[in-house]
Amino acid sequence: MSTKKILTLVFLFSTDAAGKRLVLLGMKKRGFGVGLWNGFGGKVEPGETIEQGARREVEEESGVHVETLHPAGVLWFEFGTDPMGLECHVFTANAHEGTVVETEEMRPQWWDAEALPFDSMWPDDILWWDHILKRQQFAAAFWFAADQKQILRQAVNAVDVL
Ligand code: 6OG
Repeated sequence: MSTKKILTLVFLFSTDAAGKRLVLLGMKKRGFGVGLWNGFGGKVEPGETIEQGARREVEEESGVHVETLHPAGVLWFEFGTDPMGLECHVFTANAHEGTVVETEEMRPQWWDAEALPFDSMWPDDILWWDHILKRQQFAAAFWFAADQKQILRQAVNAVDVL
C-alpha cells in the first residue's frame, strides 16, 4: 500500500416522539457509492482537521451544522490491486442546527436506527453497525474485490479509545 486518502463518515442521530432512535442517511446521487444509502462525509482537505472536514461535508451534503462529533470508529478499505487505501473516520452526532435539505449529492431520509436498508448500503456497514448502536468504538479493515462489491477479507474489532 503506497498511498491513502483520509475520509470522514458522519451519522446524525435523533429520536422520534416514541423515543425510538433515528439516524439520517443520504441516498448518494453521484460519484463514489452512487445509488447507496450512507452517512455524510467525504475527503478531508489539506489544512483542515479530520473533524473540520467531517463538519464541512455534513453541511455541504445535508445543509445542517453539527457542533459535537463523537469518534465512533476507523475503517480501512482496499479494493483489488489498487494501491490507494481509504482511511475512513466515522463519527456520530446527537444534535444538529438547521433544517435537513436535499442537495446535489444526497437525498436525505431518517431511518429507524435498528432497521437500516443494508441491502442498499455498502456491504461492510452491516458488519460494524451494531458497534455504533451499542456506542462501542471500533476499528475495522475490509479488503474488497476490484468490483467494489464483494468483501474478500475483513477484520472488525472493538477498541477502547480512538
Ligand atoms: P466522496 O466521494 O463523497 O466520499 N465511504 C464508505 N462508506 C461506507 N459505509 N462503506 C464504504 O465501503 C465506503 N467507502 C467510502 C466515505 C465518499 C464517502 O463514502 C464513504 C465518504 O463519506 C467501501 O467525497
